[in-house]
Amino acid sequence: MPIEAVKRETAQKISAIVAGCGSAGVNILASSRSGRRITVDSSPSADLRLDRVLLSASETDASVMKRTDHPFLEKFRRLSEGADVVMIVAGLGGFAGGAASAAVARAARALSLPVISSVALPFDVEGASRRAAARKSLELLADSSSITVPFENSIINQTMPNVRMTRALDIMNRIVVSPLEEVMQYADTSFLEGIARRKFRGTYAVTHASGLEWERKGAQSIVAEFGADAAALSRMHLFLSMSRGMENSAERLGEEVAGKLEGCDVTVWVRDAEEEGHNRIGALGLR
Ligand SMILES: Nc1nc2c(ncn2[C@@H]2O[C@H](COP(=O)(O)OP(=O)(O)OP(=O)(O)O)[C@@H](O)[C@H]2O)c(=O)[nH]1
Ligand SMILES: [Mg+2]
Repeated sequence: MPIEAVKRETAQKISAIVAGCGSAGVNILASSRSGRRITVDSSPSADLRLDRVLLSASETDASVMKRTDHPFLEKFRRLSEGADVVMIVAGLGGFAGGAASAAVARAARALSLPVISSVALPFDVEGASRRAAARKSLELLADSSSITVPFENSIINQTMPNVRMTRALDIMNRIVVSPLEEVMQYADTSFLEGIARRKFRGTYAVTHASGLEWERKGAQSIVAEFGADAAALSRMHLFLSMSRGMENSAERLGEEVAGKLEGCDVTVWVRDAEEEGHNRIGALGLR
């Protein structure tokens, strides 16, 4: 299967508003360097305060919100003026993050803006009821999002068992915000046209490759990262930063990946690497 496209970085960047929802969302937002950032939480210092109006919005269908010109919609319309997309970060399982992310996603939908959500799910040790609450919030959020990328906080314990909690959360926060930053840094508005009115579940991975045939090694390692999910992917966006002057490499990488993922459209977004000889590949798989 041929690759869908190789797209070079252009000036037509996406204009995004990134909403950090709940305590974890506010923390995750702090590790983001791109986009127009707003906080949505119960704290008085939040840009959007979790109050009765926001709570009611979290329980109101986008179509009803639009039709009745819900007061939260009015607020959100002003905040999101000029944005092409609304991005949401949160840790699910608590109260604020679930309600705030649902309200923001529904308001964005009511304004016909695509939503990309990237969220953390509770550590195993937090218990079954918290994990069940997180699952419920995730389904609600995914119902109003064009792309939803869930991350298990527990992956940190599994991959780095000896790191302290605060450090683990810092690392997780960088990971959770990564797919959103990739889209903001690499993609143009054609990315958004491709996800409009869709509800994709996303998986994100990143790898580095260098040396001879790095394209083949990089493709192998990316596909391995997706494990059993790879077969179910319908789209793959690769965010490639590589040395200047290797024009054919992006195409080769895309073809290597496409060759391993039957029936999956592969798009490669390319930027020049800051470091010579250092090829970084971010991958957002959608199903
Ligand atoms: N990755 C990450 N996860 C966090 C962080 N803080 C909390 N969490 C996770 O997010 C879940 C929700 O926690 P909070 O964000 O504190 O809860 P909240 O949404 O503010 O809800 P309430 O404060 O209970 O109203 C927790 O169960 C943790 O698993 C953080 O800084 N980073
Ligand atoms: Mg909180």
